[in-house]
Order: sequence, then structure tokens, then C-alpha cells
Amino acid sequence: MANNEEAKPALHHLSNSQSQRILWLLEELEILYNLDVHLRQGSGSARGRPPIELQKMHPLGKAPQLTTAEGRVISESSAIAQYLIWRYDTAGKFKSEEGGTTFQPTLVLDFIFLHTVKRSPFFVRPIFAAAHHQLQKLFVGPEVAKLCGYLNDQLGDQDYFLGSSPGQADFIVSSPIDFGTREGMVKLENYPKLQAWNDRWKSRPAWIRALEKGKGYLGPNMDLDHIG
Ligand SMILES: N[C@@H](CCC(=O)N[C@@H](CS)C(=O)NCC(=O)O)C(=O)O
Repeated sequence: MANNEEAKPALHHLSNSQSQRILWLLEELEILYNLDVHLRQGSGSARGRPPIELQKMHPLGKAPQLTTAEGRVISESSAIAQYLIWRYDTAGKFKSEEGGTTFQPTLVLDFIFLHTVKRSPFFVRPIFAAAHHQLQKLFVGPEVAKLCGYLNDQLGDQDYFLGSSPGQADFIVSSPIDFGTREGMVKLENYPKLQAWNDRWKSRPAWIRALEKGKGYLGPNMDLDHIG
């Protein structure tokens, strides 16, 4: 590499995963980056799991992973989003307070129960199904409704959580909302502002470009892997 050529960050992206939100952010930033798309394993006992090479790159073996221009590997969406925005958003277009996801553990809990029901032997399935029903009724349903109501209110009259452009909170929250909607836990039709927000960012050119590059999003190979 020539001395005057700046090193590029590299995203290690897993198809059908929440690393789609980092791909979206990179497209919004309009910077040069390298993209390495890893496909989930399509068959065998590890069906749906990330390929071995992703596991070799970082002890956690998860996606997204970002190799920074300085050569460091970061593996956590919030940390990656924060790094990218602070390092590359020189115009301050996407800068905002940190965005976390109180959402994820609740959705994952429900997801695990759902798949326990699906994969359990038929003679115990009714018992697991009853437990899952109770969990949804008493905890996941009210909890998700509270979170969606809160997000809906937070949007107010703004296009994005902290103003007229997406920021870290929007990038990070996009995945659990999409995942929760796919799994039927999040009912966007009950939250008009959240629904409008979702439609708004999905029409952004950067999101559309990220979808084309990501080789699959919320597709069939996601089963049992959307955990974290
Ligand atoms: N908390 C991490 C979670 C990363 C994570 O769990 N990624 C999933 C994809 S959605 C993954 O790599 N799963 C593969 C596996 O654990 O087998 C983040 O937000 O980046």
C-alpha cells in the first residue's frame, strides 16, 4: 500500500444476521471499506451456524466483526457503530448518544423457547408449548409492548431517534425491531411512529445498497442463530 493511501476498515459480515445494521451504517458513511461476506452453513448439524473461518478470526466467532484501519478486531455491534461514527463521521451527521438494546435479551428468550417447542419430541411438546405460552403472556408480550411504546413515544415528531438523520440508536435498534417483527413478537401496526420510522429507513438508498451487498437478511438460515 502506498504511504499516502489510508488503510480501509474491513467488515466481516454474516448473511442473515444482525451485522446487516453495520453494513447499513458503512453505506451511510460513504467511506471505502472492504467487505467479506460469510454465508451461514447450509446443511449438516451446524446448519445455520457461521462458517469456521469466522470462528477462527475472533474467539467469539460472531458477526459482525470489524477489522479497523489500525488493524484491531472489534466484535460487538454497539462498539463497532460507535467506533465507525466517531472515526469517520467527520461532518457529525450520524453522531448521537450511545444506543443499546434492552430489547435483545427479551426477544432472544422468547426465540429460545419457541425453538425448544419446535424441536422437542412430540410427546413433551404440549408441555413446552404451554410454558412458552405462559412466558409470552406474562413476560415477553408486556415487555415488548412496553419497549415498543417507549420507542414510539421517543420518536415524537422526529424522523429518527435523535433528529433528522439516523444515529447510533437507529442503527442498533433496527435489528431487534426487524427480528421481532419477523418472529411475530413486535406488532408495528400498533405503533404508528415506529412503523413510519421503520418504513423511513428502509427507503434510504444506503439501506437498499446494504441489502444488496449483504447476501440475505432475515432469511431461512437464521434459525437458532440470532442470539446475542
Ligand atoms: N452482541 C453481539 C451479538 C453478535 C451475534 O450474536 N451475532 C450472531 C449473528 S446475528 C452470530 O454471529 N451468531 C453465530 C453463532 O453464534 O453461531 C452484537 O451485537 O454484535
